[in-house]
Amino acid sequence: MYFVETIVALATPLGRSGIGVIRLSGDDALGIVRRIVNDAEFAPEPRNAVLHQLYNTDASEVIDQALITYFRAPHSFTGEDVIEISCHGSPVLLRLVLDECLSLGARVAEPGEFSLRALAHGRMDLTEAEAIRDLIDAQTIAAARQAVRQMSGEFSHQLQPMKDELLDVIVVLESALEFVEDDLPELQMENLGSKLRSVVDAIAAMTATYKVGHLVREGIRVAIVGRPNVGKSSLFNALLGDERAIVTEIPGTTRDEIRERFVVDNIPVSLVDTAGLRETSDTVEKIGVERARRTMIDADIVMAVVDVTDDDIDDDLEILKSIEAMRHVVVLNKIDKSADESVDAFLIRLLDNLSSNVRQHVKISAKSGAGLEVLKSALIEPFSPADLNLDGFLVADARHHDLLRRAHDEIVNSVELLRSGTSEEIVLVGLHNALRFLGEITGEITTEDMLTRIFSTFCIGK
Ligand SMILES: Nc1nc2c(ncn2[C@@H]2O[C@H](COP(=O)(O)OP(=O)(O)O)[C@@H](O)[C@H]2O)c(=O)[nH]1
Ligand SMILES: [Mg+2]
Repeated sequence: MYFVETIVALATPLGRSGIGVIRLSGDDALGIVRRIVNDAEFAPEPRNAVLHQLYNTDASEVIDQALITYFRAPHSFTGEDVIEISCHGSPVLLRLVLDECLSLGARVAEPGEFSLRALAHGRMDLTEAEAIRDLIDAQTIAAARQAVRQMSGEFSHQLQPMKDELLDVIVVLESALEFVEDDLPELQMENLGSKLRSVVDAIAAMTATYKVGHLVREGIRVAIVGRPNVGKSSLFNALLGDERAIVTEIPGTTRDEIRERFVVDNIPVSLVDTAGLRETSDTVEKIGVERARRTMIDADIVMAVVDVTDDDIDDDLEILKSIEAMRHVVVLNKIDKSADESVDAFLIRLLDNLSSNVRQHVKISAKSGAGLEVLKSALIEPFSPADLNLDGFLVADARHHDLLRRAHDEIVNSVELLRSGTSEEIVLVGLHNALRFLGEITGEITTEDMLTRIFSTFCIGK
């Protein structure tokens, strides 16, 4: 694959910093940089950083002194000529250098275009390219660790034996179709069946890691709801360990939603503080209440906060009834203000008025911090299986999961057809599909190497 255009992009975030890196990839990268350093003979040794002055367009002025690193094709990230210019991290300066690259013929890179070129030049497979994206997006160390494993090709390595097995079976069935007059012998059929079943098991085991993998990558969405003044914003702040939301004794203080992230046991949690749920004539608050209801529906789990020092529980009950069907935790707040017996009495009264669907509850004080650790565990508990193991390889991407699942279903179906004596032709359709799905995960084209494999088992002259 050949890309005509040379692309350029800022490789570091736009903002003031020690250095800012501009990256170019393509045939003209060196030519463009020669103009910028005002030296037509500039020939930096590949993979060695050299300090050089950068000039403005008409070379009348030095604009920066930068470290330039040249990666000659094909030994670069993209497989093309790549040059990285490490400038001083001034947004104004970086803009200037970027503009100069553009005026000298480079084009601004599309999102992910460097990786796309790397993929097209065979520098990495699709899962590895996706892993780079995941590593950059990782919200926790655990997620980063998983991405690094995938980046070094672990996914492809795990898939390869399954694909080989599958291909073996396909080869036998295809040959039977071509050459064997009668049906395959019973024993060979059984052998093929058991081979396929072992592939099914391996795919199923891999697919099963998605629950945890997805959790580690995406985290869970938690909404804090309740009537005004029960301490939702106080709880929000206490969980974050930061005075992020405004807390006052005035009901209706929180009107708009506030979202922040934190991490519990390596699982990212996206926490939303909402406006207190109540009937209101205030226009702004009304919108807030509407948003709160929507957020509640979208959440993976709802924290319904109640104030144990307030005996009027009618509104609480109404809210609790509305979340019965959702995954939830009832948070009994302000226990610092109440004797243990009164808290228990409050809880009994509350539960007496609710169906048995509302059970999970935690007693806390957003003020003193009591019970917060228990609450954190309760939040992630429904999502993380007892055998939460972050050490193994985890499937984290919905695309991968979907393709694995489809490959799995195709093979299961083929096994069934094989067993019932359906013709090879029909059995093969599903197996080819499965192989294609597995191949789609790594982005390779399977048909060609499949054909090579099949024909290599043919006799010479056939
Ligand atoms: N004693 C005590 N007061 C609390 C606690 N949590 C919140 N409050 C107080 O309750 C009032 C309402 O709190 P806020 O977090 O704004 O409630 P929200 O309307 O539900 O967001 C404030 O005066 C808080 O200081 C707690 O655990 N103990
Ligand atoms: Mg609030």
